[in-house]
Amino acid sequence: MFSNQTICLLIPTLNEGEGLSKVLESVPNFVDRIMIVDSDSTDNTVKIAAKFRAEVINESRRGYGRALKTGFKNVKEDWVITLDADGTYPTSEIKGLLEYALKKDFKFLSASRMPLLNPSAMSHRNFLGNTFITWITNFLFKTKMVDGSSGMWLIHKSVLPFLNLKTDDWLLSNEIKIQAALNPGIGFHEMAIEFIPRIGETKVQHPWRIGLQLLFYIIWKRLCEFKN
Ligand SMILES: Nc1nc2c(ncn2[C@@H]2O[C@H](COP(=O)(O)OP(=O)(O)O)[C@@H](O)[C@H]2O)c(=O)[nH]1
Ligand SMILES: [Mg+2]
Repeated sequence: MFSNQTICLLIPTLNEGEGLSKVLESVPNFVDRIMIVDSDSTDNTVKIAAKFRAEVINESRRGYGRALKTGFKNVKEDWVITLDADGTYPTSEIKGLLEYALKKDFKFLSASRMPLLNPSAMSHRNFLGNTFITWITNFLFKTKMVDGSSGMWLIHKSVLPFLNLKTDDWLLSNEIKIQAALNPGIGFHEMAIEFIPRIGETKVQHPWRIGLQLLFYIIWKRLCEFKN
């Protein structure tokens, strides 16, 4: 409980035992519930979750976005906060995000990895790709995002039903921010956080293909909005 608000931490996992252990040992005490959505990990991810008494929901359908949407359906707390199981988004940032959202009465707050204080936390390729994708999002949607692809968000439960999320994979990270920004009842805000190097291997298999897919998705989404 934080300022009389209940908090759920939502973590999608796919063979992330090593990182998950580090993440779970650092979760602040005010977090009421830890929800892991796992896609049949074959390593010790589920065992690690049990060791830290985190709840595990199995989602056999693969996809980062699929896992998060399954998690969102199960949220009962006032706030849900997402992050990766790889240790890149420090749990010590949760308190600051909550304080900022409560003070400003924000319903959706995204943790921006930019400015990137630790350059070794992101490859040059990903840095350039993220910068370009954020720029094109801002250009097409007249938004002012600093990091269009961050995976750490703080969302008030009341807005979850209004986030009409269609994508099941990596695109969801960008889709959710665009939906929030375009919906005056939600709104999009950011706060800079520290971003640190990953523990274990990335689950992104074809980064160039995903980058292109993302680019076409953003243009397609803008065209759909135009038609409306
Ligand atoms: N449940 C589930 N989690 C996934 C899947 N793919 C990736 N993840 C998790 O989603 C988070 C983000 O993936 P990651 O490899 O860190 O992507 P990156 O941050 O873009 O490099 C990590 O915690 C992964 O374990 C999936 O198919 N199912
Ligand atoms: Mg990650």
